[in-house]
Amino acid sequence: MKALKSQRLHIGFFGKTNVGKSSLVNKISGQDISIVSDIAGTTTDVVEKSMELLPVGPVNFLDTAGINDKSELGEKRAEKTSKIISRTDIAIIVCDYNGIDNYERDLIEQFRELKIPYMIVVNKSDVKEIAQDKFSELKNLTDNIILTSTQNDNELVYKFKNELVKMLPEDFVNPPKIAGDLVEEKSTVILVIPIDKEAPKGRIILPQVQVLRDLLDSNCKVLSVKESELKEAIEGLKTSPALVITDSQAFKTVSEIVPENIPLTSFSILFARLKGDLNAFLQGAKAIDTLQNDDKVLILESCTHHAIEDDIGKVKIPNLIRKKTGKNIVFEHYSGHDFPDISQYKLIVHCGACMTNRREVLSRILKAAQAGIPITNYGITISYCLGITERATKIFNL
Ligand SMILES: Nc1nc2c(ncn2[C@@H]2O[C@H](COP(=O)(O)OP(=O)(O)O)[C@@H](O)[C@H]2O)c(=O)[nH]1
Ligand SMILES: [Mg+2]
Repeated sequence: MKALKSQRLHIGFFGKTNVGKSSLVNKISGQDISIVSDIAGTTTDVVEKSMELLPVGPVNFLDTAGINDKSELGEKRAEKTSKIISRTDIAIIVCDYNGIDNYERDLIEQFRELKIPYMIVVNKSDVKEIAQDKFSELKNLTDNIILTSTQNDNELVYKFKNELVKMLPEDFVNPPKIAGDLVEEKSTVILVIPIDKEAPKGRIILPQVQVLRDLLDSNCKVLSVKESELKEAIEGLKTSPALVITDSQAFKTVSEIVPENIPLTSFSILFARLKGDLNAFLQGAKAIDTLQNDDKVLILESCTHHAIEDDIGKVKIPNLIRKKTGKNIVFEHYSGHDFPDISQYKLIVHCGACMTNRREVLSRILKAAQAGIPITNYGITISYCLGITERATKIFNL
């Protein structure tokens, strides 16, 4: 789904002229190819770049000019800066080995007042390391510091994203919508909930309840059916449903009943988006097709004790992958919040992350990307092995 500008995370780059702000922005945006636009600001004070920053999502970089025009009145300059600050969700203060002075201290004061999270990037480490006392001052201000050089630090983009993930605002990390943003208000959505022997006794499972609530919040009309009543339900509606959401287990049956022109997805794909990065997980799932005999796959879970997830990770996912590939693959499991050594694996399959937050999953996606190891999750693996991802992700306009 193409993000509106207002939904983009605005990342402002501040600091004196010549410290390397523009070089930093170029380095970060150059890494990911999908730069949407390169718009010069209405004044020369700011250059904007919109892009999809993986795995963070849609961002808008605001590259400020800093102080260079000595003739410009201080007050006017401050006014311009504060205009940019008011659009900033996350601030990046760039300095070099000279550290900071009152100019940056004043900026930081403003960020603090406005509760804007900020990171300090100490650039040009190839020329000179920052002195210990100057570094201590920065350390006292924030833990979000990176020492780098836009000229020779190969880890620069990774370091930047890694800090960025830690600082993401809560509503950006945890998007408020599960499905309600995919359809118009007041539209009709059908939920297909199989009542088989795996269904819990006397209730429906939490993800289904959450989707129902989310759609009600968007003023949708929600119709819940088993597969057996689906055809009748669709035919009984005056207008086609805007979306059908099914349990992945029933996807095949459901996809044969639902006409091609009606969007269809699964609960687990909605949650893969909510608790991770759909694009990264879809890319990662493609690695399933390249697995060979004796390759190792890591099943990575966030929590140590959860009976249902246990069953999915230990039995269901390995079986699906073995069946899809026809290969003898070695599955290893890791549970916990720290990140294990992943170098020996050909693929990581992350759990549904129901007990953890998106921030942790994003940080793991980033670490996997840095190590060059594909990562996907339970929901996407299920849909991929069942051969349904293409149809089931159309609604997201990826
Ligand atoms: N040696 C060195 N030069 C750098 C580094 N980053 C930027 N520069 C140079 O510093 C100058 C100013 O960089 P620029 O990105 O335009 O700074 P800005 O004014 O803060 O946007 C340019 O000549 C860059 O090539 C760095 O890490 N090391
Ligand atoms: Mg610049």
